[in-house]
Amino acid sequence: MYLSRRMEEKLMELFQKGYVKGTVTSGIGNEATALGMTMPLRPGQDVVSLLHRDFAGHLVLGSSPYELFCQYLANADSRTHAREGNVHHGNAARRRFPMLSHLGKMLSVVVGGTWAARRQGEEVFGLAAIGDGGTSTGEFHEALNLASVHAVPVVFLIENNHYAFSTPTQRQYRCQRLSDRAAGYGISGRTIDGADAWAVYAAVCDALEAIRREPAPTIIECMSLRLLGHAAYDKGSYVPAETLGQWRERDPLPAARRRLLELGGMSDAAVRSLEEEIEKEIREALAKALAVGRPEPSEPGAAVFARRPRTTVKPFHSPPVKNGEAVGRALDYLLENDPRAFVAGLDVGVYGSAFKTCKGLLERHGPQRVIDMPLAESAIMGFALGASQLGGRPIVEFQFADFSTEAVSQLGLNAATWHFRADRPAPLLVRLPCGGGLTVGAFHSGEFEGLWSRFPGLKLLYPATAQETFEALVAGYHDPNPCLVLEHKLLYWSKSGPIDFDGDLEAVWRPRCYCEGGEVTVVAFGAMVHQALAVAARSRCSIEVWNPFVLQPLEIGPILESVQKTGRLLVVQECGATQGLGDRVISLVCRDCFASLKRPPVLVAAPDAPVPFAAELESAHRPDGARIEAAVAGLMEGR
Ligand SMILES: Cc1ncc(C[n+]2csc(CCOP(=O)(O)OP(=O)(O)O)c2C)c(N)n1
Ligand SMILES: [Mg+2]
Repeated sequence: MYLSRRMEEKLMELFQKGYVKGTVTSGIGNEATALGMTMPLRPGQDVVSLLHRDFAGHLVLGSSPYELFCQYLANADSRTHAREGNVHHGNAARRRFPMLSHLGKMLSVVVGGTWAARRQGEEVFGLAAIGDGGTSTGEFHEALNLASVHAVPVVFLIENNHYAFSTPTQRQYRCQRLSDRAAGYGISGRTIDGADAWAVYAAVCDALEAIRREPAPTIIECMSLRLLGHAAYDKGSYVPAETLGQWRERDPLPAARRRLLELGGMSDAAVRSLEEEIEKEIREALAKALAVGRPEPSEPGAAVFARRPRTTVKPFHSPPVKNGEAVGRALDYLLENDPRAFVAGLDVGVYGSAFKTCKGLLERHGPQRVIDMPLAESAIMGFALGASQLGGRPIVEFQFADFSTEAVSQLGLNAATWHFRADRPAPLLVRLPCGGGLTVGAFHSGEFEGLWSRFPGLKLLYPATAQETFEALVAGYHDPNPCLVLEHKLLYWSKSGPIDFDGDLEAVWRPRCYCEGGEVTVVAFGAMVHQALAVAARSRCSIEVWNPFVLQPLEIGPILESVQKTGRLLVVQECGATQGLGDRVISLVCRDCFASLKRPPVLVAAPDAPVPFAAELESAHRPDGARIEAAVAGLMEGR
């Protein structure tokens, strides 16, 4: 506690002197909670996520003072390679997951990690910390509910320090105690004194013992007060002086010192000598950290993705199947060939998923591997991320691509940046049944290729045929990064073809050309590939049709070569002009083969409007063969 307190005071000083950037959110006053909750855990075994006031917890769980100074100084020896700073650290390899700023998001990650480790037969527990403010997030509810439904033994430890930045708890919740919420999840919960390290330690030990006997999550709410402002820049003037005075008297550090003298049988001189030793340790660690050089700027983006090993897997061949059946074949193949694989999503089990793409999987692979989840897309994503860290290989289905917006932070920020921040791969496959043409309106017809290609760290594939669907799912699954596959719903049952997969994963990651032509290059996405192919088949001019297939990271090379040959580019996308990647393809073509262009490139897209419901409105909204033909004719005018 002394080490933590003195180091944080030092960090505050370093911030004021300009050595530490960002800010310092101090745990001064919170040390009893941070220590008490981490001391019962087994570092490297139990799955943990700490918060921005849990500096002491990092020390308990194995970070050295030198390591922590390097992290805050963001120097060349920082564990996050200085790509992240301040409180965004941990040791993912040792199951101490680094937090991201978005409060609440780490809770479900701990649930997934704990679940996956236990699935491997390890008797481990999770501990996920959250502040009083963080309990107001939707993710708090999603994660607790998910953990409860799946009986995952995680201690949800609420650090109730009476304020979230400047907002007092009466503006945060109206129940008497936050632990009262446990009843709503059918679990146990208690509120204790968070300024008493011994009380916190005992409560966590008791909780672990109880959930060892009967696996389930539990809530422990620890009451305390921040003794400083929210962060280095905040004086905390909104805290009434009287309240602050009362809690200052209960400052856990002098209280613990007194306790050592009274009960621990230590003399004042012995405690003082211990303190001097700690002071020396801090001085030495800081001097060593300050002597480390600044980080070398590396190639931009080099650390975004985990490197994909060149592997081949078992080949697969099938006579013609519908695209939707190709999904089922791929999932069955993955579950069959990799015991780590599991499928999770809404209604994927008994019902076989909304579009029946998971039909039969539950019967063949059992409920531990084909898992119906509560309606909580964000927590499902966090769960998958956590599981990916502890031997699980998640395959998540969003019922409709539209509902993936529920998980934007979890997937686009947490999972996507995981390798960059935590230096560990986050292999997870996400399936997005997408697209319009089914008369289901604006909330069930989206493609979201534009949205999901905008987050560094995600890969995005968009197949159009049965073969491509199989390949995308298998290659995306084996990639060590979060990989999303768009599956156009209209093609599920309207298109079919054989599957001939020779097991070469590397060969999958390339754009696809369906027919060669010398006059116009048509680049089409998803269902539009088939519209373009129909036009190419009946057109009098010579059209080459391409599907970029790998939308992120977009590999434009072969498409550029095609445009260099034809001199004309038409891009066809189902979504609105500003919502897709058509503009990106055109901009790259203009940049890299401007001189080859005989005509300005053309984009055929839907209007920038929500997908309308009625069939007449929707068919006028979606690009069709006639519009593609007209665009081709325009490109060929005055040739
Ligand atoms: C989702 C989200 N919204 C806003 C913020 C900005 N923010 C950082 S800390 C904080 C207060 C958090 O309060 P609490 O959860 O009680 O934790 P405490 O800082 O009091 O320990 C806020 C609003 C954030 N990190 N995450
Ligand atoms: Mg708080």
